[in-house]
Amino acid sequence: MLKHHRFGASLAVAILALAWTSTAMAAPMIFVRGAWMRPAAAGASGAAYLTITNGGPMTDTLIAVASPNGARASIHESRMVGQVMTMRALPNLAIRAGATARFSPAGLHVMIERLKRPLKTGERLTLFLTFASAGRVQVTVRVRADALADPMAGMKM
Ligand SMILES: [Cu+2]
Repeated sequence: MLKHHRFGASLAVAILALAWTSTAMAAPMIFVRGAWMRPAAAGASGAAYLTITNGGPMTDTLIAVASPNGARASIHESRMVGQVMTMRALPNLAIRAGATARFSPAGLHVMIERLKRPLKTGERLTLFLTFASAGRVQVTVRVRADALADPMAGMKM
């Protein structure tokens, strides 16, 4: 009986410790804002742009991206090679403590392939960003026409 009691007590301590840890980890250290993308047709690919700030004390790494609105999503980087704009997939993206990663046209973007429905101006799309430490962050991406797609528009704090 005493043995059973002890086990119960240590289990309670373990659960408490776990709860404390997950609370600490759930603290909002990753801030995402200004997520937008251009209108696109169903079946096409779209590039989502956003700004990620790591407010935590340690580097965190974006390890996966996903969208229920597309068949596949990946972290892409556009760059000029000579006169040609090319894109390459990045396996992950490390963001240092206090640093901000800006995803914008002609740079980093989240490529969403084979969109399941057309995206019209004013609509919203869901994106999941998974970080090594912060875990999964849900982001709402607003669809904007090119003319309104000023990268600075989403910068207000
Ligand atoms: Cu791309």
